[in-house]
Amino acid sequence: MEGTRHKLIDLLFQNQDSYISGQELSDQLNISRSAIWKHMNELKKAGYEIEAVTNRGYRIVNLPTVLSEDAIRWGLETDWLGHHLHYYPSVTSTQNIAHDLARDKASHGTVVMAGEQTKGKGRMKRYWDSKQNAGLWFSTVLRPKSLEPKNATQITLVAAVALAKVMSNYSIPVRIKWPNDLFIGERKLSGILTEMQAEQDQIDYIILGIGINVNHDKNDFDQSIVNQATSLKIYAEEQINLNDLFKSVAKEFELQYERFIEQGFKPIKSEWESYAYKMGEWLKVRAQGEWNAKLVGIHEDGALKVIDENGQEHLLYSAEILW
Ligand code: BT5
Repeated sequence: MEGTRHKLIDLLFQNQDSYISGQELSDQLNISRSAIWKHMNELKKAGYEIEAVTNRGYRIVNLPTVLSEDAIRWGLETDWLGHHLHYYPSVTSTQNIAHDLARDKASHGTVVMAGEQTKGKGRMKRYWDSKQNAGLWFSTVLRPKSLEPKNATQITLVAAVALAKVMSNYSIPVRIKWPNDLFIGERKLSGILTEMQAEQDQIDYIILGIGINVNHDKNDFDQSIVNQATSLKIYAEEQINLNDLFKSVAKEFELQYERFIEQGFKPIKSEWESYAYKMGEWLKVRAQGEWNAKLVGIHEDGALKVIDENGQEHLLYSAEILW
């Protein structure tokens, strides 16, 4: 059933500029005309807008705005990312499921996506607010063969650059706050969580978790973060199609990831710096105590480069930027 539906969507997609007749669909899928008709009704219920014209056939006019496995597959322009995709309406955390799949040998690029997360995870056991159908909450299994475990945290910065580029294409002025946050102004739009499984000097897999607040209104956020979070809709004052946004993010991340694997961190570093939050400004950091620091860049290995009030340079590998 599911396989037939995927094939049907693929056929409609290949013929999106014309029409494909019921007879042709029936021949290609090896099912009856009435079965085609039933599938079409199911697609319409799932939010597809399908035009049916007598003597010409069927054509997809619009995709669903809510997430679904089919709607994500349709038109995904990646070579490997998301080709294995698991969508769940509600999960505890996509990270947990992705870890289970990775332990079970899931391939590089496998994506776990959720409509909502009931126990979304931030770093250091913090929580991630993941309201139903309001954002993109997904985790990707990565198996970078040539990357040393000590450089795995660079993947967070690669993902941040990819997200910043996608947002810029949507005319959203984002800044990256080291190491893993995307901000619009003083409010957090998106967070990235990178978890690694490694043995000695070999990475087994990385689970890259990305959360983006998309169609939230202000009141949709948990009280605890309502004054520090924002969404694309709050900024742009319009609803964004989650399926389309995922496809843009997937394509851009794949591109940046390939570049990183082929060319190393250097090209990512300068792009990251061009998006950096409060670059050249004094701010407070928490790294073995709290102190004032001026943000001057990131190091070749991804560490945050700051100078203290005595003019001395520090490389911070584990720190929080406060205000
Ligand atoms: C992060 O942690 O920013 C990483 C978030 C990663 C979420 C993705 S969603 C898919 C995958 N599955 C998961 O379970 N997680 C990943 P951190 O830097 O520790 O920030 C967490 C802090 O951000 C919290 O303590 C809150 O203050 C704030 N916060 C929580 N939810 C938020 C939201 N939706 N928008 C903005 N800020 C939020």
